[in-house]
Amino acid sequence: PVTIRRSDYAPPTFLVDTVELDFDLDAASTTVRAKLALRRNPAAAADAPLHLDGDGLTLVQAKLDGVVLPPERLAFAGDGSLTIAGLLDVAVLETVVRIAPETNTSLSGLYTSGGNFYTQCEAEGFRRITFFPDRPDVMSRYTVTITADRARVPVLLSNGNPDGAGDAGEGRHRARWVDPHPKPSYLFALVAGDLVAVSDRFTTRSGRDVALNIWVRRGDEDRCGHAMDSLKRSMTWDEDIYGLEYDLDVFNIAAVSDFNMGAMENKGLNVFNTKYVLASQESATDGDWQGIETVIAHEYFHNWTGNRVTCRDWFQLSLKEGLTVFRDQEFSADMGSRAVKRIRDVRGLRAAQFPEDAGPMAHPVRPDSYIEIDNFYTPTVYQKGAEVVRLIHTRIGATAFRRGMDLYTARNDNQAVTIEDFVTAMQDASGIDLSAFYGWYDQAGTPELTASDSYDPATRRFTLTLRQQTPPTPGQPDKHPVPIPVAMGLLGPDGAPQATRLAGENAAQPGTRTLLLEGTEQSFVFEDVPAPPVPSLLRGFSAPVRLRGVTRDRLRFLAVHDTDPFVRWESGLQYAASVMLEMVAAQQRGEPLGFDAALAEAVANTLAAAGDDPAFAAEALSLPGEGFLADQMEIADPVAIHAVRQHLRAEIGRRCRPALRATYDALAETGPYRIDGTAIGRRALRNTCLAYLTAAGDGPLAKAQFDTATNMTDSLAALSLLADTDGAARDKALATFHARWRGDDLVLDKWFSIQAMAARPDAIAAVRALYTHPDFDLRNPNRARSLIGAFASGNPSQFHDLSGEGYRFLADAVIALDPINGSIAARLVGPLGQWRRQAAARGTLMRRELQRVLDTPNLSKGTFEKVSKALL
Ligand code: B3K
Ligand code: ZN
Repeated sequence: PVTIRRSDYAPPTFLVDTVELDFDLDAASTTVRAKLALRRNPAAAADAPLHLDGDGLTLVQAKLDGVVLPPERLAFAGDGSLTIAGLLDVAVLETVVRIAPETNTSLSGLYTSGGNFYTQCEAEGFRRITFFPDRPDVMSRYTVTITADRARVPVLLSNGNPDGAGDAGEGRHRARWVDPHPKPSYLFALVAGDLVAVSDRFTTRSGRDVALNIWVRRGDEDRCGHAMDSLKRSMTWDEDIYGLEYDLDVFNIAAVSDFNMGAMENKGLNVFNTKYVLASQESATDGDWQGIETVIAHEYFHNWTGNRVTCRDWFQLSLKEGLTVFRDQEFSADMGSRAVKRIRDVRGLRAAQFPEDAGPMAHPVRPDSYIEIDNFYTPTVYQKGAEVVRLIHTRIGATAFRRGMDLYTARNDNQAVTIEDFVTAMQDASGIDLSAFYGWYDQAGTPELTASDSYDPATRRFTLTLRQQTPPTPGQPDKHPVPIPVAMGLLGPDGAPQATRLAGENAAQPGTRTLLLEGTEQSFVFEDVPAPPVPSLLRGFSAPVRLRGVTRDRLRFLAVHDTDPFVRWESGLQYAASVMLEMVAAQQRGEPLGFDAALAEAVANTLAAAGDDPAFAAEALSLPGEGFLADQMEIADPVAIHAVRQHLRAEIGRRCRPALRATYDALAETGPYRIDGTAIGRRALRNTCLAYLTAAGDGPLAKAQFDTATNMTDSLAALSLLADTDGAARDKALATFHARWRGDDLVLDKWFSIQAMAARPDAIAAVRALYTHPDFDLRNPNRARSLIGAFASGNPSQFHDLSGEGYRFLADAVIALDPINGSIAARLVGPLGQWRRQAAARGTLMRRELQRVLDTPNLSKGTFEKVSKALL
C-alpha cells in the first residue's frame, strides 16, 4: 500500500467545469454515462495527461471530443485509475461504465439496501461510480438524469433542484436534477427506490421558500418529527448566528439502515443512517433524541462549512469537520444547557481522542500522511479539531470570530481551500497574530499543563506558574509549546470569587479572565490578593490539555465553591478519579479497598441540590468511567478498575440509600412524556440513582422499572442494569425485550449492545453466541458495531480477559468482516492497537492477534494501515 503525503500535493492537471451523469439503474448491472467538460488547469504543465480515478469499474466505451478512444490511448493502472495523454486544452470526455450495486457490500459508491439505491462518495467513493478526477479540488456543476423501473423505484433523487421528470417507456421513468452550485465529487449523491417523504417548508430570511423532505421506508413516517424539527431549528440558528442561509429550493434527507457512519452532507441531498433520523417515545432514548438533533445540525451546517467552502485535499479535512463540529456543539449548547453540553463534549473528547493521541494512530489535527483516508475520520480530526476552533474563538472573542467567519465564507466561496485560509480569515478579522496556533494543527499529542503557585502575605501577591509539555508521539519525538488559553479565576478562602488584577493592570476585573500561556513556562503575578486564594483553572475546559498538579483538597473545595459549572464538575470527577486510582493500586496489591467518606458526602450534597439542575446533578453523580481511569494509568488494569468501580458504586449506594431512593421516587414521571432539557435531566438523574441503588443490592427496583417503563430511556437503563445481574429476571427481561422489538433494527442494536457490554464472567461466550444469532448480520454496520464494537470498546474488563479470548474474538470478527466492508473492519480493530497500555501478558496476546490479522491475505488498505501501525 502507498503512503500519501501532504507535502506531495500537486494541483489537478485538468478541471471539470460541468458533468452530465446518466444512470440507468438496475441492481445487478447499472450503466453510468458521464460527459465531462474538461479544461486544462492553468496551474499545471501544458502537456500533462488527464488522470481519472476509477475503482472496480467496467469500461464499456470512452470518447474524446466525439471520437471513440482506441484501447492504446487508455492507460489503466493497477488501482483501477485511467490516464489519457494528448488532450487539447479544452476537451469533452464521454464514458460509459457498468457497475453492480447489489454486490457492493463496502457501502461506498452506489449500493443497494433493502432493494433501494444509495450512494456514499466521501472520501473516495465517486471513483466507484464513474471515471473522474476524484479529488476535492476539482469542483464542477452537475446535471444528473436517473432512469429506473417505475414500480419498484418510484422515487429518483439527486443533488440540487428537480428539473423535470417523465416516462422512459417499457415501465421505466426518468428524473433530472440540476445542481447550480459547483461541488467536488465527494458531495455527489443519488437515492432511488420505494420511499415516502415527510415534508415541511422553510422560508429563509431573504425569502427563499425551501421544500424540506425526509425520505424513509414506508412505515417509518411517524418517527421523523424530531429530525424535521431539528432541521428547521438548525436553519434558523445558522441565519441568526452566522447570517448563513440555505441556497437551493429543496433540502432532501434520505434515511438508510445500511450506512458506514452517522450521516453525509451531500449537497441538497443528505443521506443519513436511520439511527440519526427515526425516533419515537417508545423506541428512542434521550441520547438518541440528542444525537439526532446534533447530527441533523452538523450535516446542515456543512452546507456552508464544507460544501460552499470545501477542502483542497483530504489533509485539510478538519477545515470542514473541526469547524462544523464546533458549530454543532454551539448549536446544541444554545438549544439546551450550555454547561451540561460542554461536560458531555469533554467527556467524549477524553474517552476517544485522548487515548487516540496517546496510541499508535496518534496524528495531528492536520495529518502529514495516510495510507487510507477513511482511517482519518477520527476523534482527533473532528473533536480535537473543534477544540482548536474553540481555542481561536476564545482567543479572539465571539465578535471577531463572527467577522472572521464572514470573511472566510466571502473570500473562499465555491473554492477548495486549506486550513491557512481559515486561520488567515480569523487573523485578518481580529488583528491578532494567530500563527502560533498552527502548532495545534500540526502537532499530535495531548499537552500536559502543570500549575503551581505561591502567596506572599507581605506583598499580598499571588504568583501562578503554568508549565506545558507534550509527550512524544509516533514520528514526532520533539514537541514545541503551543498557545494555551487558560480561563481562570481566584476564590477566597471562604469560597467567594475574587476580582483579579495582574501586575501592570490598573483595575481589578471581576469574573473569569483568560491567561495565555505561550511558551514552555510562564508566571502570572496577581496584586492585592488579601488572603491565599484557590485558583480555578481551565474554566469551561478552555484548552484540550491534561491539567496536573491540583491537590485533592483544592479539588474538593472547587467542586463545592467554584462559579464555573464545568470546573465544579471537573473537580469532583478528578477527586473521584484520584481516589479510585489509589483504590486500584490497593486492589492490585491485594489490600482491602476501603472507602473515602468524602465521596458519600459529595453525593449527598449533590442530591440535596439536585432540584436546581437535575441534568448537571446526573453528570456530577457519575463516577469516572473505566476508560477514563485506564487512560490515567501508565499500564492499565481493566479488571482491577472494573472491580473498584463496582465496589464504589455499591458502597455509595449503601451509604446514601435513603437520599438516592427519595430522589428516585420524587423524579417519577407524572405528566406527559417530554424531551426538553429538564425532562431529559430528570430521567438521567433518576436512572443514575437507580444504578447506585441496584449496585447496593436493590435488584427488584430495576425489574420493576423495566416492567413499567413507558419510554426507551427508562426501559433501557433498567435493562442494562439487569443485564449485569444473574438469574431469571435477567433472562426474562432480555427475552421480553427481544420479543417486543425484534422487528425494529435500531432497538435490536441496543439489545445486542447491552449484552455485549454486560461485565459478566461468561461475556465472551455470550458474545460469540450472539455473533451466530439469527438477528446478527455482519454486513450491517450498525449491527456489527452494536455487538463487536460494543464489546471491544464498552466492556474492558471482559475484552481484556487474561485468557486472550476477547482479543481472539475481535480478530476473528475483523478477519471475517474485512473482505465485506474494509472501512468498518478497520474501525473495529482499533482496541487491539492499545496493547502498549496493557501489562505484558495482555500485550503479547494482543500483538499475536494483530499479527494474525496482518497475515490475512488481501487485507484492505485501511485495516492494513491500522494493524501495521499498531505493530510498529
Ligand atoms: N463527512 C461525513 C463523513 C464521511 C466519512 C467518510 N469515511 C459525515 C460528516 O462528518 O458530517
Ligand atoms: Zn462532518
